[in-house]
Amino acid sequence: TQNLNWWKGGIIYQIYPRSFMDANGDGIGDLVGITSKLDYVASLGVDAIWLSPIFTSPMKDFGYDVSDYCDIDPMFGSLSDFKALVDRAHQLNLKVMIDQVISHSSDQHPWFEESRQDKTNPKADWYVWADPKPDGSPPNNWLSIFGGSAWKWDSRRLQYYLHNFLESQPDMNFHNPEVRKAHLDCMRFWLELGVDGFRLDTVNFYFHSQGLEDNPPVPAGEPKTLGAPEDNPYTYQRHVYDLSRPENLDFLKDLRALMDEFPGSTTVGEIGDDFPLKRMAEYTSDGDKLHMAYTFDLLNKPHSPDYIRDVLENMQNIVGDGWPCWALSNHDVVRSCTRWGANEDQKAYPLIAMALILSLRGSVCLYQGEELGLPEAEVPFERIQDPYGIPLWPVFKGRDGCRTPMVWENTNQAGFSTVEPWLPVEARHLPLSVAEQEAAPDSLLHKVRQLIHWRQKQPALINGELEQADVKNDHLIALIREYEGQRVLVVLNMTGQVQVGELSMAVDHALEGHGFASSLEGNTLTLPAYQAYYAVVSQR
Ligand code: TEU
Ligand code: CA
Repeated sequence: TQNLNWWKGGIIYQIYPRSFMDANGDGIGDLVGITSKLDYVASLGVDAIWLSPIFTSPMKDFGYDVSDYCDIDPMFGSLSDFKALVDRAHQLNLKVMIDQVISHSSDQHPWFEESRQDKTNPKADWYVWADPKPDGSPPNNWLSIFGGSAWKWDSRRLQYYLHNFLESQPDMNFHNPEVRKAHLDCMRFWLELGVDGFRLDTVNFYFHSQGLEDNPPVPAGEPKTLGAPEDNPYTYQRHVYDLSRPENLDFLKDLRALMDEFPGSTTVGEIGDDFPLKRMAEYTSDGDKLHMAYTFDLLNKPHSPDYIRDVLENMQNIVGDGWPCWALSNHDVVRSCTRWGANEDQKAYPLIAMALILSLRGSVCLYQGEELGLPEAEVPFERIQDPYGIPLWPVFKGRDGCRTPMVWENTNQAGFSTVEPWLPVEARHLPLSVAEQEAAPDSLLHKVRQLIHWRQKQPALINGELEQADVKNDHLIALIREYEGQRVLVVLNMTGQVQVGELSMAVDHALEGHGFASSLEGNTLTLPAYQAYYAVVSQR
C-alpha cells in the first residue's frame, strides 16, 4: 500500500543535474546520466530525489532562469528521457521532485520578450514594470540579492523592470491572475507526467507591494535576513514590501488545491526571509498551503549545542504544527564539511550532524556528495562559472565550490564524464569517490547508508513530536521523539570530547543498529566523541 504521507519525515536526495553524471560525453551532466545512477541513490535508503532545474534555459543562472516551463533543456535531454527517469525512479520506490522557479523567468522567455515590447501588449502586465522617478532613477530602493538595484532600465519599453536576482531573471507579476494560472497549468503538466512534487524556489518572492514603497533599513540589534551573505547590502534591508506579501497565502491555497488532485504529491518551499520561521508557520500550517518549508537554520554556521537548542526552541514556539525540511548542504552554500572547519574529523562530524537532522521533527534534504563527506572544491578564478561569484571574487567566491562533479571513481574525470567537465573535478575529492568508499567497509558512505536504513524503520524519528530533554550536560543534545505512545530518547554528542550525561527517565531498551557506540551504567550515559545514543524510554 502507498503511504500518501511519505514526505512527512521523508528523506530527499538533492541532485544538481549539471554535475551528477554525464552520459553523452559533453562534460555536462544529463538525465540519462542521472537515470543510470538511480540504483545508487536508492541504495542509500532515501525516499525521493529533488532535481535542480532541468527546464529549457539560457543557463545564465544554471537553470534557475527558465525560458520554457514545460520542456527539458536539450543539454539535459528530452521529455522522453525525463519520463524514463521518472519510471525508473518509481520502480526503485523513489519519488521525483522537480524545482519550480516561477517567481522569475528568464529574460529570454517568450512571455518576457512579448512583455517588454510596449505598454499595451497582451503580456504587458505579466512582469513588474514601473516608471522612473522624475530624475530618472529607479522607482524605489529595492535591492537584488546578487548585487545592486533590483530595477533594470529597459530602453525599448522606457520603464524599469524588477529583478530580485540577475538582470536576466525578471520578476513575474503574480498580481496578474493570468500569470498565476499559467504557472499552475505548467505544474499540472508535470504532475500529469508523473512527478511527485515540487521544490518551490523563492516561494515568498512571488508577490510585491503594488505601492512600490521603499524598504526600511534593519533596525539596530534586530536579526538580519537569513541566507544572504554578511557583506551584501541586501542583508541590511527589511524586506517589507518586496517579498512575503499577504496575497501569497491565497495563491498557495490555489496551488494546494491542485496538489490535492494528485494524492501523495508534495511541495517544499524555499523561504529566504527576514523572519523565516514565522513565514514557515504561515505557509505550512492548517494543511491547506505548502506541505513543508525548507529551513536555512543549519546551513550557515558550525552548530554549537546552544545554537541547536535555540533553533529547536524557536521551531517549536514559532512554527508549531508547521512542517520544516532540514538541510546541512545545498547547491548555494559552501559544502558542510568545509563550513564546519577543515580540522574537524572528516568522517565523524558529518555523520553525527546527519544523525541530528535525521532525528529532528521534519523532513530532510541531503545534497549529492554529502554522503561522501566531500569538502568544498577550490575552483580557480579562470574556471569560475557562477554569475553571483564572478563580480565579487575573491571576497565571495560564488557557488561553484559545491557544484563540481560528483565523484564516482578515483579516475581522471571521476567517472563523471569522458571529457573535461564544465567545472573541474576537485583532486581532493578523488580518494572519497563512491567506488573507493564502497570498497572500504568502514567508510562514511557505508555508515551513512546504515544510519539512513535504520532511521527509516523508526516511526518515532520519522513522525514523532519533539521535546528537548535534560541529561545534565549542556554539551549534549537530548531530545524525546514521541509517536503513538512510543517515546524515543535521542542523545547526541556533537563534540570532539567524551561526554557524560545523567538520564532521568527509565530506559526500556536501547535501540541498536544505527552504528553509534555508547555505554550506559545505571543512569550514567557515556558518549565518546561524535557518538549518539537512542533508546525507548518510559515516562518518569
Ligand atoms: O536561491 C535563493 C537565494 O538566493 C536564497 O538562498 C537567498 O540567499 C535568500 O533568499 C536570501 O534571503 C534560489 C536558488 O537556490 C539559487 O540557486 C538561485 O540562484 C536563486 O534562487 C534564483 O533563482
Ligand atoms: Ca551530457
